[in-house]
Parts: sequence; C-alpha cells; structure tokens
Amino acid sequence: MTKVSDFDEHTKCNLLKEDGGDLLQASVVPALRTAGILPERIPVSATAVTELRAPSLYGIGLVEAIEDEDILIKADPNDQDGDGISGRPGLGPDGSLGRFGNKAQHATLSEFIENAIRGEMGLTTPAHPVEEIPNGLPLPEGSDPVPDPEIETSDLDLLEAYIGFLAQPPRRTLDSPEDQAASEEGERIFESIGCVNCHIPTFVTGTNQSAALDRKRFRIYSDVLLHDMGPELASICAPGASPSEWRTTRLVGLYLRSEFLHDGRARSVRDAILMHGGEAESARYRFQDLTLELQQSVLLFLRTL
Ligand code: HEC
Ligand SMILES: [Ca+2]
Ligand SMILES: [Ca+2]
Ligand SMILES: [Ca+2]
Repeated sequence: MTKVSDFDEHTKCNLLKEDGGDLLQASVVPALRTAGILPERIPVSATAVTELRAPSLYGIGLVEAIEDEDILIKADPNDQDGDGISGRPGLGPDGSLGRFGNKAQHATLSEFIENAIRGEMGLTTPAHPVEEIPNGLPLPEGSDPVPDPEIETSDLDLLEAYIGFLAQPPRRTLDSPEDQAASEEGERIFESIGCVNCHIPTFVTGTNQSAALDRKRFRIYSDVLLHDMGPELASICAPGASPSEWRTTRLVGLYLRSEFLHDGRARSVRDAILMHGGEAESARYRFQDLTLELQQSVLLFLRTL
C-alpha cells in the first residue's frame, strides 16, 4: 500500500520499487530529468490546486447507459421543493449532460477515456495529436521518439469496450446474523436521515444494443448530479461546476477503497461523512445526532455496498 509519506516531496511521484509500474517510474523519471524534462511546476498564478483520487471504474458502462431524462428528472437546480438540496446536471462538451469526472464534466465514456489517456498518461490521440509541453517549454531534442498520435482510434475503442463492461463488485455478505440485522437497520437509517436524496440507491438503464446493459436495474448510490458541498471541500472549478460543486460519488464497492472524497482526504467512511457540508450538511448533522451504535450500523451497511 502506498502512503503519502512514500511520495517524493518534489515530484509527488512514488518511487518505491513495489511492482512493475513503480519500477518503470523509477527508471523513467531520472531519464527524463537527464533529458532536461523537469517535474511539472504549479504556476504561481494558479488560484486553486487539488490532487484527485482515481475514480472507481466498475459498472461505469451502466452509468453511461442511463437515459438523460432519468437523470435530469432528479435535478432541482433552484431547490423548488425547498429541501435544501438542489442537484444540478453536469455540463459536458457542447452542452451535453455530463456524468463522468468529479465535476461531471464528461458526457461519454469515450471522451472520459480519451481525456485520461492524455491527461494521466501523456499520450497524444487522434482528437488531440499535439504533445502538451512540460512547464510550457519545448520538448528537448530526441525526448519524444513516438510520432503523434501515439494511440489509434481502434485502440481507444477497445479500451472503451473493456472498461465499459467491467462488472460491479458484488455486495459483501455479512457472516453473523447480528451484523446482518445491524446492516439492515443501517440501510433504513441511511434512507431516513436523507443520504438517499443524493445517493439514490438504484437506476435503470435505457434500451441498449448490448444485452448486458439493456434495461438493467443496478446499484449506484448516486444521482449523477452536482451538489454544493460547502467551502471546506471547495477547490478547483470546471466550466459547468463551481469550486464547491462535486458530482455525487457512487458508493458501490466502498469496501474496496481506503481513501475517500475527491482528493482522498478522508481515510475512513466515517470521516468522509463528517466532511459533508453545504447541501449535505443537514444529513450530516442527522448522522452525527445518531447514537454511536446506530452510526456503526450505517457504516456497516455502507461497507456492504
Ligand atoms: C447533497 C447531496 C449529498 C447528501 C445528502 C449526502 N451525500 Fe455523500 N456525497 C455527496 C457528494 C457530492 C460526494 C463527493 C464529495 C467529494 O468528493 O468531495 C459524496 C461522497 C460521499 C462518500 C465518499 C465516497 C467516496 O468513495 O469517496 C460517502 C461515504 C458518502 N458520501 C456517504 C454519505 C452518507 C452516509 C450520507 C448521509 C449522512 C451522505 N453521503 C449524504 C453528496 C451527498
Ligand atoms: Ca430540492
Ligand atoms: Ca507523449
Ligand atoms: Ca509523441
């Protein structure tokens, strides 16, 4: 397990030689430095900086297969019903409905993947065939032997097919009848204190060419909408989302994670809940008002998802 303390302070790169990825990084980073390519520096003019946690990809094809109107019907941008929760649809390119990314800024899986290939992997693509230049300086001679685009559309399509069919992790079963009963109690509380107003338990996909995605009810625990989560969680913005707005995170497979919230600042599910502000503040207070035992039941339930 990689800890923050394992990271090279300067590059934020993990240089431990634990697996192939780290070995690659440990050999590539010095080579790049020798070639004159230095770690990216945050410009002094930057007004907001964040580190983003990698998103969970399981079941992401199901999210793409939801009909737009089934998401839009849950939006209440001006809080007409006065419950303090105003979910706004994310803004994808050309005004389309955004559903992927922390700011719900990507509309389709293919666009989401293309963006990650460029931003996270540094590969040029047919849609963006020009190398981004590190720190705004031209690439040193000989440091980029691969002609652009570095990945073809057909490979992007294969990647999309693979990721789009990653199944959701199964619900975790609890061995003891006591735990099972507590988890069921936790589920009822999760509903009654209003967590479900944003973490909507299930959606049904629309008609789809693929049988695996066709009219499937699936667990999601998200409304795929943006919510103002208060000043403590505010950092970067996106064209359609203010610094404090984030897309409701899906809670499926929570038991597989150890870092929570967009930047991983919460190291437990409990801390993640206690950091909910803004539109989610009253649900958080209702959680805090529970006895410790009932809070544990909610946490147990969440850890089965
Ligand atoms: C107003 C909408 C809203 C309500 C109500 C709400 N949440 Fe959230 N929840 C969010 C958003 C948005 C995020 C992502 C915030 C971020 O990444 O900074 C989130 C993130 C989480 C996470 C972290 C998941 C992860 O993988 O990082 C957990 C756990 C969670 N919520 C549980 C709860 C529980 C339990 C309740 C009820 C007490 C609740 N939420 C109420 C919108 C809401
Ligand atoms: Ca509302
Ligand atoms: Ca490249
Ligand atoms: Ca290149």
